[in-house]
Order: sequence, then structure tokens, then C-alpha cells
Amino acid sequence: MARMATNPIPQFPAGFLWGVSTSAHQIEGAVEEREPSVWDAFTDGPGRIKDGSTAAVACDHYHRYREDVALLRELGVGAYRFSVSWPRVLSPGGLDFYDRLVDELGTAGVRPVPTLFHWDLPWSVEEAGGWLNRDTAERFAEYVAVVVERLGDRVSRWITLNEPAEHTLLGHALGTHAPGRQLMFDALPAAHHQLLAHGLAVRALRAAGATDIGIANSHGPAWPASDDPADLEAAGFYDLLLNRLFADPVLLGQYPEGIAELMPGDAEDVAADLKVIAEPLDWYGINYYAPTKVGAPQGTEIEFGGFTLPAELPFSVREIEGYPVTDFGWPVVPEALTELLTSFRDHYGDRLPPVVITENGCSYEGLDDQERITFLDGHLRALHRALEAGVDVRGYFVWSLLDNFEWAEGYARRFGLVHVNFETLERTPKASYGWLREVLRAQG
Ligand code: IFM
Repeated sequence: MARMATNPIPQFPAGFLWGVSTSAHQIEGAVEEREPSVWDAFTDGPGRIKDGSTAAVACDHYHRYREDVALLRELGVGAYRFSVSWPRVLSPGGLDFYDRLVDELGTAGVRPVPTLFHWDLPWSVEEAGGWLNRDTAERFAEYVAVVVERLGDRVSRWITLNEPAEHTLLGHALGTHAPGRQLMFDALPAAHHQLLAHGLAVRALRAAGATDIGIANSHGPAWPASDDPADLEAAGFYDLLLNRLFADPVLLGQYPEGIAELMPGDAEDVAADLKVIAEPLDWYGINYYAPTKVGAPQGTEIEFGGFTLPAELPFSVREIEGYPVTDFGWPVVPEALTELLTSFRDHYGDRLPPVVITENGCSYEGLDDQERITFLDGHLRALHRALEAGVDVRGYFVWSLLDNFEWAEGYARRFGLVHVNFETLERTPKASYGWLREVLRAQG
């Protein structure tokens, strides 16, 4: 049974958008009914997925989407953020699935919010160079035009990319995610081409009449390990890599000092691309999970958030003490969400459009997930404090509706409001689902 926190969550403004998020590769399954993606190929490699699993079936959402939409309706969310699988769209009849899903959401009164790229690049595009190839950005925009042409009559809100930072860092620099490249700083073109793809996609969406467009970038405060200049410098560099490398081009049309010098390619070409990347947005999506404590390099490998970071990085990640941690080992620090939002507002000023929290959540085992309730309760209060401090926040999406395929962790990390039995595919709402339903009812 859900237990309400003693104090009700403060009232959010009228029109505030409440939602939950998922992504195609993590829930859909039905891999044989679409083109292969980088994640199919990566998963096949030995030892890549910790529990040896694959996303071949995942939550079988492709066949059970009606049941999942019923869960959304019953939960009372106003919006559902899902992703469109580019490999599925390349397959004959692949878009039909999203047609059915969008119609089902319409009938349930839940607003569809598709993300157009959530890491599952078609394998054929990867073979042509993937995100290291500039042409991938153009091909992405072509695919986006096809999707908006088909769904644009019923979808008004769009998200271009999910977390290009993680896709660059984990997929192209460290190789712990697909496509498994280990390029370290030579991965920067993958960041630039994703950002260019974002800008070209905004243009394609606008050309089709879309007026409600954002991106879902992951951000979190970088806390210096100490006041020592070496720690401050390392934390500043980490902040550049995680936050400003992806926010500055989109919001300011430039790469931050310290990154611009590292970006390969002709400076005039990069400057021309930055004009595209900075196409104005209607809102800016932030995925927030935790802050990171960063210090000077220690010359050793570091276990961090389920990954091993190599010794040669120009920073080291330290343990944040004094806070509870999720099953993933991520610290639970709601106040860092307030800090992040107010610092973004202070840094970007009127270049920052209204903000939507496009992901926030935690991994815990169990149906009576009181820790998730505590997590969400704390983060909603922290979000409200940001509103009170004057940050223009317009929406909040929980990651995730369902337990799902958590990338290199397989099924070992459960982020869902709804438990999925991966043997039987039975869905069972957790205590946090009931709690959130009550919160949403109270918000009206
Ligand atoms: O599951 C992921 C999601 O795909 C992207 N953001 C972070 C989530 C939790 O790791």
C-alpha cells in the first residue's frame, strides 16, 4: 500500500505537465520486427551486459502497449514520454506501431511526447560511420521529417535527442555502452554531430509546423572534492564535459572555453554548424539523477555509477558521503536539483527557455518501494523550491513507468513505478505508483 508523506507536496502551478518516461529499446522488444540497432550488436558481444540478458523481449511493450497505456491513464499523468525507434521506422510498416500507440494515448487522454533518438542508432547507419560521420546528422533529419509527417497531426510536443552526453561518454569515449567505441577525447565529433542532428531536427520539425520542441539533456552539479586548486580545476572540467558541452551550443550557440579548443574540424564549419545547433527551442529538458563529487586525477581506475572510469581521465570521481544511495549506488540528493536549476537560470539568464524535468527517478528492488516514494517526494519538494526561487519549470517526468532493460546493467536495476516480471511479463503497480497517483489527484 502506498503511504502518503505526512506533508502534502506543495501545489504546482496550473498547467504544470506531469508525466512518466520510457524509451523504445528498453521496453519494446519485438526486435525481429525492426532493423537491427547498435544496441543489438553491442549486446551480442561477450560480457557487455552484466546479467547476460538482451532486450529482445524486454517488457514486450510492442505487443502490450494497450495494457501500458491503461496504466498511464489509471496513474493520472497528463503526458507520456516514449521514444521512437529509428530502426523500427526503417522497417516496412514500422511507423504503424507509433500510429497505434499515439491513437491509444489520445483515447486515454494522455499527451504523447516522443523522443526521436534515445541511443538506438540503426546498425546500417553505424556501419556508415555512425555519429562520427557528419552525414548521420542529415540522415537523422530525414528520418525526423518522415516521423513528423506521419504523427504530427496528433503529436504536438517533440524531443529531439536523449542525453547526447551519456551517448558520447559511455558509447563513444569509454565503450561501456553501444556502439562500444573507446575513443576518449577523440569522441568529441560524436557529440558535435549529435548536436548538429538536434539542430537539423528542430528545423525539420518547424518546417512541418511543430511549435513545441525541446531536447532532453542530462545535467547535474559537479561538486569539487575540496578547495584545493587541483580539485577545483578538475571539477570545472567535469562540469564542462557533462553540462556546458551540451547546454552552451544549444542555448548560446557556442562551445565553452576549454572545449572549443578540443573540437576538431575547420573552425568556420563548426561556427556554421553552431548556428543550426542553436535553433531556438520552446523549452529545455533536463534529466537529473545526482550530483557528482569530482577531484584531481588519482592515477587509478574508478568504479562510478556502475562503470569503471579509466585512470588517464583528467579528473577523478569521489564518493559523496552522508546521503542515502539507490541500489545503483547513486547518492540521493534532492537539494542538488534546486541547485542545478537555479545555477542554470543564473548562468544562462534569458537564453534559458522554460525548463521541463524530462527524467528523474531511482532504482530500487521490491513492490513496497518506500525508498522510491521518499526519493520522489524529496525531488518534487526540491523542484518546487526552484519554482519559488523563480526558475520557470513547466513539467516533471518520472523515469520510469516500467522496470526495463537498463542498458549495460540488463534487468538488474529496477527504475519502474510498475514492477515487471521478466519471466511472465506481468505488470504489478508498486507502492510508488499508488503514491504518485494520489499526488497527481491532489494536484488536480
Ligand atoms: O535508463 C536510463 C535512460 O535510458 C536514460 N537516462 C538515465 C536512465 C537511468 O539510467
